Amino acid sequence: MSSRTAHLTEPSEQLLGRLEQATSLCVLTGAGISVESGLSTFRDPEGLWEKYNPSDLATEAAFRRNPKLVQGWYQARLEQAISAQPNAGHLAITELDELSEYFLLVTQNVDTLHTRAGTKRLVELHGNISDERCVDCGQPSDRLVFSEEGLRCCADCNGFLRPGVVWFGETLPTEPFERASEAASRADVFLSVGTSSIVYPAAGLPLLAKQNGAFVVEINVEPSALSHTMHELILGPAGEILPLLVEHIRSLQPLNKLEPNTSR
Ligand code: BV8
Ligand code: ZN
Repeated sequence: MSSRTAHLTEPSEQLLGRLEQATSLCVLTGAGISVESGLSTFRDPEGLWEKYNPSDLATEAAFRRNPKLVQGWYQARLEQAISAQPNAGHLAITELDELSEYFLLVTQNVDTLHTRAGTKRLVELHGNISDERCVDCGQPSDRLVFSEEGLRCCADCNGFLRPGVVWFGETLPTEPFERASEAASRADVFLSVGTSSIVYPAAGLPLLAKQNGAFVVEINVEPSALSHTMHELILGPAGEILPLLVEHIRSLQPLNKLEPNTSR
């Protein structure tokens, strides 16, 4: 199969042709799309996990074992996410959303940058870091109280607050994953952008799309665990490659579609 995966540095004529014909587009993103916004990924040398072992942070057991470490890590990531800005890759996906008849962005990211970039049709498979809820009674936090050790606690039952993300070993929210699976199954073109394709069941979506006839393309700065299953791997930063796709689709817009210039 790997011999059939074309390794390219820019979108192929075949992909551009498929995009011209496509009525249904599904995009999967991972931490890589937020790198150009200054956020670190999970597995790159300076990645989020490098300082810690994932099981020490992103599981409920780890949280119960060391709530101060896990709460502090998420607070640090939330501050980074809030001070980051959506980049050209996020904004290009918003344009693909506006230009497509059927579209769904499926993100694994919890940094809320896609929402802030204005993408409307999206699902956050792994939740988002700005939501917080009580680990004991499940209430979202509307009023913050702190324990003596400075831990963020639930005002109702004094339980510790956890981030509204999906941890390893936790099941994904049903509705977002159902929407993601449906969009992948009906996609004419499926783009997998900035993900190492290691974490399931999200990593199963490109294969589901391919099995249902989609043209599947990976955009990454290096091959991922699933590059060999893709029709094409475009090696390059998402913030450079995605705008090329938008530019091509926009060049096809019938001129009479352009808004009459009323300023003259
Ligand atoms: C579950 C939120 C039922 C928290 C995250 C088979 C089926 C189902 C489950 C499993 C299975 N096999 C194993 C499992 C268990 C587990 C799993 O997949 N483990 C892995 C490690 C093998 N899955 C689960 O536990 C899931 N739960 O399925 O429930 C169940 C329950 C128990 C047992 C079985 C089943 C829940 C998974 C969700 C975990 N939560 N995040 C948080 O953020 O803190 S995962 C986290 O890592 C991300 O959300 C993301 O999903 C994942 C992978 O990270 P990436 O986004 O890909 O980032 P990474 O750094 O790895 O890669 C970045 C890429 O970007 C690189 O390729 C790099 O080259 C590229 N890049 C860099 N710069 C750029 C770029 N690309 C483009 N442009 C650039 N500029
Ligand atoms: Zn509570």
